[in-house]
Amino acid sequence: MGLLDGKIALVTGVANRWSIATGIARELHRHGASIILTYQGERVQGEVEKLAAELGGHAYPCDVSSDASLAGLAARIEKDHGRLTTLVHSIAFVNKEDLEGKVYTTSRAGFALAADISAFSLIALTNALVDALADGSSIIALTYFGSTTIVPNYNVAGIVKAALEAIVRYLSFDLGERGIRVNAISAGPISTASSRQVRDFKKMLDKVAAAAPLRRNVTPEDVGHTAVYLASDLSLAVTSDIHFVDAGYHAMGMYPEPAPAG
Ligand code: 0WD
Repeated sequence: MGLLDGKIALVTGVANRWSIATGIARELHRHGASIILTYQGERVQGEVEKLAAELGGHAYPCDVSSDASLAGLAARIEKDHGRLTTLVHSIAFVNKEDLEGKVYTTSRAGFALAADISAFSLIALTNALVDALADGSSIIALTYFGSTTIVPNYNVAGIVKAALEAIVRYLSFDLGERGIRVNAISAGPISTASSRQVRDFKKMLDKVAAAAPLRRNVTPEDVGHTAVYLASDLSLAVTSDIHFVDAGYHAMGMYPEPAPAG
C-alpha cells in the first residue's frame, strides 16, 4: 500500500531533469500517486513528455500567463481524469536584469511580469482547477526564504514570493471549508535553470552548506519527500503553512566562522 494510492497529482513547472518539480513528481509517483505534468511550451515539451511516459502519466500544455491555456488545461483534466487530489505549483519567472543591481531599478513591466508568473499564477491555476479538485485535496506551492529576509541579488523574486506566501494563506481560508489544504514548501537553494540566473548562486549554495544546522544543501528529492507528506492524508490538519526544507538554514541567527585555512 502506497501512502498516495488513489491520489491524482497535477505537477507544474517541470523544465528538465534538474527541476524541483521533477523531484516532486518522482516522489509522488513512487508513493503511489498518478501523475499529470504540464509544460509551458514546445521548448520543454519533449523533456516533460519523456518524464510523463517514464512515470506512466500524462503531459498537457499550460502557460499560466494565458487564461485560454489555463481553460484548455481544465478541459483536458475534466475530460481525461474527472478530478484531481493534488496540485503542485512550481513556477517562477523574473527577467534576468531584475535579478541584478538595485531593487529600485526594477521596471514596471518587469515587476508586473514577475508578479504575474510567480505569484498571481497560483490564483489563476486554482481558479481554473477548483471544480476538478476533490474535497480534501492538497495544493502545494514552492517558495524561498528571500520572501521574508533580504537575500542579495534575489531582489524582485523575493518580493513576489512574499505575495505568493500571502496568496497561500488567503486561498487556504477560501478552500478550507472543503477540506482543501494550501501550503508552501520553502526550499533551500538548489541548482536549476531558474536559480542559476541569480548572480553568485554558487556562492549561495556554499554558504548554506557551511552554515545550515545539517551542514549540507538540499535536493529536489528532499523537497519531494516533504511534498509526499503534504499530499498525503498524514497532513489533513495542516494548512496555511510555509514548510522549510532547507537543512535548517532559516533558523540561523548568526553564521559560524569559516574553518581556518590549512
Ligand atoms: O534554488 C531553487 N532552485 C529554488 C527554487 C529555491 C526555492 C524555491 N524555488 C522555487 C522557484 O522559485 C519556483 O517557484 O521552486 C520553483 C521551481 O523552480 P526550479 O525548479 O528551481 O526552476 P526550473 O527548473 O527552471 O522550473 C521553473 C519553471 C520554468 O522553467 P524554465 O527554466 O523553462 O523557465 O517554471 C515554469 C517553466 O517550466 N514556468 C512556467 N510554467 C507555465 N507557464 C511559466 C509559465 N508562464 N514560466 C515559467
